[in-house]
Amino acid sequence: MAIRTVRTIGDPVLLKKCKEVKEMNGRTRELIEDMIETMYEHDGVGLAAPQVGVLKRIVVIDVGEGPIVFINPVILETSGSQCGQEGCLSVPGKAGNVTRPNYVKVKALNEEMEEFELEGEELLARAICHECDHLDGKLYVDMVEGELMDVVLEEEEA
Ligand code: GNR
Ligand code: NI
Repeated sequence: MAIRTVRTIGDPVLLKKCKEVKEMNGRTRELIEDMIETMYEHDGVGLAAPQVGVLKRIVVIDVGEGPIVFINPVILETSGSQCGQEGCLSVPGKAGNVTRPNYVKVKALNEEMEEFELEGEELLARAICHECDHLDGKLYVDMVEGELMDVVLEEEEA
């Protein structure tokens, strides 16, 4: 396992559409493990493959209940709405308010390439939308209502 470099805004890889994963192999398995480790290293609630420079439709999310891997995720249903603060590891030191659905139903493949469906509300719904947007080259900064704010980052622990 390894921590990978998170690409930041200005890097053209963040604006590209990612390709579907057709088969699981050692390389992709390693990518997923590294994405999970990289997400935890940066205290993120999610990470999408393009953020580590790989244009594949793979997302990892952990909103506090363990990591979930989504390969080729497709949002099937949304309802309601929530407006709240969002940040992105690819836009360090910034945050802004974004309106998202409050409920999302998503289908995806797991690491065994088996299809599953998952329903999420609140932060999980928000994270699913945020990560799926990454796979289509979209960043939350283009959806911010009001100003993109500066956030003072806490001193990192040694
Ligand atoms: O760590 C993250 N926090 C977050 C907060 C609100 C909505 C979405 C997110 S995802 C973000 C990590 C990230 O950049 N994922 O792409
Ligand atoms: Ni992000």
